[in-house]
Amino acid sequence: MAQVSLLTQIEYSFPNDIIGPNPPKVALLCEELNIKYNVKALEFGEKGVKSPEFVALNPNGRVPAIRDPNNNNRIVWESGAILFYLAEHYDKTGAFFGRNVDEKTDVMQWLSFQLSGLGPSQGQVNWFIHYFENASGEKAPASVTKRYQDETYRIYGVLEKQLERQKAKGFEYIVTDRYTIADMANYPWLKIHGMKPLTTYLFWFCISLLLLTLLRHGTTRIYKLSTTWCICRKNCQ
Ligand SMILES: N[C@@H](CCC(=O)N[C@@H](CS)C(=O)NCC(=O)O)C(=O)O
Repeated sequence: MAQVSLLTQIEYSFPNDIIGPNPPKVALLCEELNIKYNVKALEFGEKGVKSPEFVALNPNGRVPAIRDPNNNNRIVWESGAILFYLAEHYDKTGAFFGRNVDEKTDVMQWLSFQLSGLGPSQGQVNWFIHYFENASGEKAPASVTKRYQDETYRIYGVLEKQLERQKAKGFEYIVTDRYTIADMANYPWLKIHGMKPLTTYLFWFCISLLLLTLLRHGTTRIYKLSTTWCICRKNCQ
């Protein structure tokens, strides 16, 4: 089977090995499904993700995107859609997405929760704390940053309660009785909480999810690999 290309960005390397949270979701699934893939790193900005060549593939000019040579070089973009696509095509057992419509719906709920809640909210904290001043020449109003921090903590709290309910049933991951694409979507965002800076200090079940996922073979492999996706911060601004 030919290798799937995972188009991702050149990321900045922080001292504690932080990489952008969206492309790794796809790599996590490829690892679990043993899909061979190669990583093509793109820069932020006009020379990379916003270049005409890339925007012709993904009109939103963001990563990840994939090219699948086993399906007429089909391009898929948006991490949620990519997880769906790969799981439907390459996971015949339904282990990672769901074995029936009800399981798939449960998984979609927690995947959508990340795509529409955790990601955008935590992403705004990141923007206001790390980039706003550079882009606009003034400090971000504290009330705006606080609004997104509070919302991100509220979202961590929702996840925490779900993990607690799961634990009571004897399960460790976010939904169903196993590791799914919902975990693969939420994990990379939780992993970089320290960059914002946010803390998961009061979210014990979230910390346990972080540790459990970190110990998976595929996770260790992709975050090791990520050093090859990481170029020094100054090169991508
Ligand atoms: N909703 C998108 C978000 C993708 C996204 O924001 N990716 C970031 C990297 S983690 C990006 O490409 N940023 C480049 C830019 O905003 O120009 C997804 O889940 O795939």
